[in-house]
Amino acid sequence: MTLSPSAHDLAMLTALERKVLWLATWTIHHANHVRDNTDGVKVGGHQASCASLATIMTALYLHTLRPQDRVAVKPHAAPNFHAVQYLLGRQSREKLEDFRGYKGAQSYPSRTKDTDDVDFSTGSVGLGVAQTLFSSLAQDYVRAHGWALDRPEGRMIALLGDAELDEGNIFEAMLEGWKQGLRNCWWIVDYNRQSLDAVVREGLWERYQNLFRNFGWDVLVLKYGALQQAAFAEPGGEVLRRWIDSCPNQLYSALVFQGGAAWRKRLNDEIGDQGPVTALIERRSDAELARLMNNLGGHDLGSIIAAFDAIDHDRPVCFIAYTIKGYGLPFAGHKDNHAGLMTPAQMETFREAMNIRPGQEWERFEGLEQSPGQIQSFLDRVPFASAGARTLQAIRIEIPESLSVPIQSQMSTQLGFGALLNELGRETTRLAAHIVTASPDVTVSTSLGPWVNRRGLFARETLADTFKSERIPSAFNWEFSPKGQHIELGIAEMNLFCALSALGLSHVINGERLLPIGTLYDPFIARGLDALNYACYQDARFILVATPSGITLAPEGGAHQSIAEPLIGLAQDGLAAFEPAFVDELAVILAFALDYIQRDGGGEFSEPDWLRDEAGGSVYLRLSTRPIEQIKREMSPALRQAIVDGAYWLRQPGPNCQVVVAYTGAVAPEAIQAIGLMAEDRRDVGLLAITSADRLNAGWTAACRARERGLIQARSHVERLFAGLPHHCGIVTVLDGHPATLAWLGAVGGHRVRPLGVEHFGQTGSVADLYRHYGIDANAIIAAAQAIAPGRPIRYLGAV
Ligand SMILES: Cc1ncc(C[n+]2csc(CCOP(=O)(O)OP(=O)(O)O)c2C)c(N)n1
Ligand SMILES: [Mg+2]
Repeated sequence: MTLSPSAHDLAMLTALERKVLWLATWTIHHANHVRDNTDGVKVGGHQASCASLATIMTALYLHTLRPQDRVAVKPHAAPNFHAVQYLLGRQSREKLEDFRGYKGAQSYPSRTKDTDDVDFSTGSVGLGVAQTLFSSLAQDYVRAHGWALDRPEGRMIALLGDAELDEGNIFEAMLEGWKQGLRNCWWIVDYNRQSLDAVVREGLWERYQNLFRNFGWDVLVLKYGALQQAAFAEPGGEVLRRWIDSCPNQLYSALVFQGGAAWRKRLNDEIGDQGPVTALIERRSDAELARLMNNLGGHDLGSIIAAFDAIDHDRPVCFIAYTIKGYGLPFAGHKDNHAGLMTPAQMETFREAMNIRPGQEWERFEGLEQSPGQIQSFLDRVPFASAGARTLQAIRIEIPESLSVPIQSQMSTQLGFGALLNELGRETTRLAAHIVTASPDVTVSTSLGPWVNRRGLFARETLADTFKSERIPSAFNWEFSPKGQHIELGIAEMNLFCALSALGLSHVINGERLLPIGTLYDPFIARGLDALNYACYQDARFILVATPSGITLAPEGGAHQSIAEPLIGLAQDGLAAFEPAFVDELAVILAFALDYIQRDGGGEFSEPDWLRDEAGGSVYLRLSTRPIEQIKREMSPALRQAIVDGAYWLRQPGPNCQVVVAYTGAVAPEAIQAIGLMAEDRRDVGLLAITSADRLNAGWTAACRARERGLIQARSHVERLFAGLPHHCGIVTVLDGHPATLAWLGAVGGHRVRPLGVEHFGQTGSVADLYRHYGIDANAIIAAAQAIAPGRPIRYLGAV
């Protein structure tokens, strides 16, 4: 519960609300009409969306928010956000003038690219909304573990559009939030009844209201402003209210656009003969009537502030704020106004109405009645801006160079992952304490069971495992407590990525670092792909363990077999992808990953392998359920480094090498077997173990660019590996995934390549059946080698 503003402060806020709208619309106008360096590329308007949210954002940022609160601002209200920060002295004029320009203020709020303290990036609608929910859960997790208790709890707030609620991920998140006992989360719906293309369906607010209430949220509908409420109290006011309530969205929008005379005609036609309401209408001029009809709850600063101030609990709250898209602008209410821009002439009229002198458009206090001193002293008191930098920092958690794991002679990487976490789970180290795992209902089937048995499941309230108390034998201990370290999620993969995004920003949001590890089946990355991309875009840090993967999941069939995911690993920015074959490689990679996700060097990169490793990022491990024979070997520092850099020679090629087999992941036995079988007929052959196609590729392209810039010494890891290969050498690449993942290897040194992999949907069968069918078995490798490295026939071709 917050103290209501004094009359003086309310007058100041009212003035600043106009100022926010002016600055936001002017910023957009400037980018389009003044700076106009768009090269004819259509630039978004969004003046209408900014107008829709200006009042709410003014109330929030300049009155309600506290420094610990975190907000996801809907993408097209970015100019409002930048304007508020500009008024608070936290955004530069240069950045505003460069809005949508190179290195200027971003079109949509960006945590990493904007410099004015964006809490959560937005852009893909729906994701910022879910982010706030999971950030609230992350905050609860951190505090339940005894961390960050010296700081006040923050509210996680989303400003969202009504059409944004069409995104299903919002409802997936809501369901999860209900299960997890969500608190401290506000969603403020800009209910302007318009989307990008059109006017939304009637009565949506009622559906939302019921839905939110069913999931335990408080719902506050801010429908009428103070003017309307006063009018309803006049004789005949009830009739007007009933008319407003039954007016279709399309008609209301059209009348808003048309203005006072149209309102009068329509009202008189429909309710004009109903006694006192006629007098109510006639008492008002056209302008007054338009003001009255536009006075919806979301544009009434006093009502909004009162509604925010009245919240005195930590339950989640949904505010449905009735607004007008384009409020106060010439295209208010018009269904085509989404990208609408005021014309220069309209902007002139608007400037005059705002009392802004030509040439003074950027002046912070221009056009306001209050003196600059008064305004500044008010801004200096704004609680949100009272505590300096809001981005927090957390200290690094030391990661040992190697992680111990018992390696059996036959083992899959998935089992190895389970064993590694089991070992970590036994320790009472800081590292183990800061790991948090999450899985969308595939905890056990992704090998997290032993870890969960040791560390327990997280819930704010303790919940016993009934099977255990009933003494029914089970391999798994499913007890929930505030100290638990595994977050059990429902199946929705979107939620896993949103959760990882929130947990993975804990160091900057809560000042306490978490080491999040999420597991899921590899093909279902695609289900949450946009949320994964979003998490990476805002630089959240986590480890994603995707298993099982590929057609190696043989009898399970095509619906569960992933094909394209290695390409996602290659292409997704902010995500270093690995696909190890052996468990000792995985141990090296996991140790690296736990460190890598904590790095944030930024700036210029200067390392020898061109991988920008100082900057860090998130990590994706593609693992398999196929048990394969493990190599008994000592892990030397050089091998460790090569595994992290992406590849090493399992069999070193000689100076006359005819063919190299380069494999990644679960097909290692086939590659090894093929090399053995062809050795008699192709004497000089190499076997390249690729642990990360992604990092090999990234290093290569970065080194190329560096050389083109004049750094002629730049060499990437893969270039050094291939340095001794003669020109005539062919390369056969093979993986259980799309062949394009490794096909680029030939371009590194100008070698011919035959890329093997899986291009078509999988099916049921044995591993041998499927490897043969899709052409990634030893025989296919040998056939490819023969085709690409001519010589005498390889005699074992067809023998396996
Ligand atoms: C996932 C995704 N799909 C489509 C878009 C393009 N888009 C941007 S805003 C918008 C409509 C938004 O309507 P609403 O949320 O009601 O906000 P308003 O336009 O009323 O401000 C659409 C479809 C997007 N940004 N993200
Ligand atoms: Mg809308």
